[in-house]
Amino acid sequence: MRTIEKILVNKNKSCKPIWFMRQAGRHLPEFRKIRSKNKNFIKLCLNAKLSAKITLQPVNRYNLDAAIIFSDILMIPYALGQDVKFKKKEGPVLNNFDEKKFFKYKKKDFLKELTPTYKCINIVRKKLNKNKTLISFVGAPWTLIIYMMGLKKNKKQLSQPKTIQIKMIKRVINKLTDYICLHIEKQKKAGADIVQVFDSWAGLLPSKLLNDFCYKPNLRIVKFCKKNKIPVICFPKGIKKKYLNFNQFVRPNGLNLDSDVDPKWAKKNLKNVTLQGGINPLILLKSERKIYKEAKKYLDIFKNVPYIFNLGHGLVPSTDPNKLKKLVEFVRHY
Ligand code: 1CP
Repeated sequence: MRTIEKILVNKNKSCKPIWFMRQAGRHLPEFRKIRSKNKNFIKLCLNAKLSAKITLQPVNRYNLDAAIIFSDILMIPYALGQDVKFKKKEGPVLNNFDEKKFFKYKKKDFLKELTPTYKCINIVRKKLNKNKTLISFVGAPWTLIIYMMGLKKNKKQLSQPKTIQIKMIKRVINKLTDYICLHIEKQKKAGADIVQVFDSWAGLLPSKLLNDFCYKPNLRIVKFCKKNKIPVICFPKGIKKKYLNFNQFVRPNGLNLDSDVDPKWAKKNLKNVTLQGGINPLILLKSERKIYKEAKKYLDIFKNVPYIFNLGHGLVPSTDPNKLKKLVEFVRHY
């Protein structure tokens, strides 16, 4: 299989491929205009035509090498029958998790709910320039469970989870991984080129649970992807030096760095993988000189290894699109 970098790289260009997490939505005025007329976020994600339009907005504005489908990791809990609401200041709020209901849920009902996402991918694939990559994504089981079970409020409990709860979470992770793999397969069949797996809350796990709640489920997903020839980028955010263990155990095609990972350490220690990202998205709120300096640092370090230019987390809503455009030009001409 080609390395992720080769899939992403535009054949005529000698520079590193470039895209941004959370490039679709949030910071773009053209997105906000659509969003202001569509108050229900889930409904917007389920509007295939509008989601396709939003997906293409940043690619058109910045001439990026990849489009990431406009959707959300919480579309999986939604499609599994959980009530999901996006509240303005609180973020996502889900109703109480019902284990019985979860295990009784039918595959065909899950897929029916997500049909608009696959339709959206169909549309984008047709409109997207052939030499650009279409990225699909999923949340890793643990990160979905954080929302499904409302665990974020309860960080103390996380450091001392009870045995019963651990057993229950393991059961849920197993079943949830089946659904995640199914969603990956359907997105690929609809026209996605690669998949990114967001384990945004891996960093909340105490060391003794990393294996069962993060490495093992990510490995199952990566094995599934490899079997189905779907290139996969993992993002176990916040696990610090454990990135090394993660990479050796899970062996994904690509690995997104968060901003806490020292890029020099990453280059030296994370082998046989295409690295992606790392730059702190908050740097984009600073002066152009500081932005270029940071970009140069990453480009210099990863000059001779497969690397995809991206961030250590999603773009923040207050990012100035003009600065982002200049950064893209800087990378293109570096
Ligand atoms: O109010 C709004 O306009 C909605 C803001 C918004 C957007 C644009 C949310 C709410 N989700 C999204 C889209 C989204 N989410 C994408 C689209 C493509 C792109 O990247 O441009 C992607 C990939 C996601 C992934 C996602 N959603 C993650 C993983 C990445 C990360 O940021 O760590 C997570 C954790 C979510 C949950 C989520 N969705 C939205 C919010 C506010 C949150 C919660 C974040 C949190 O708990 O801190």
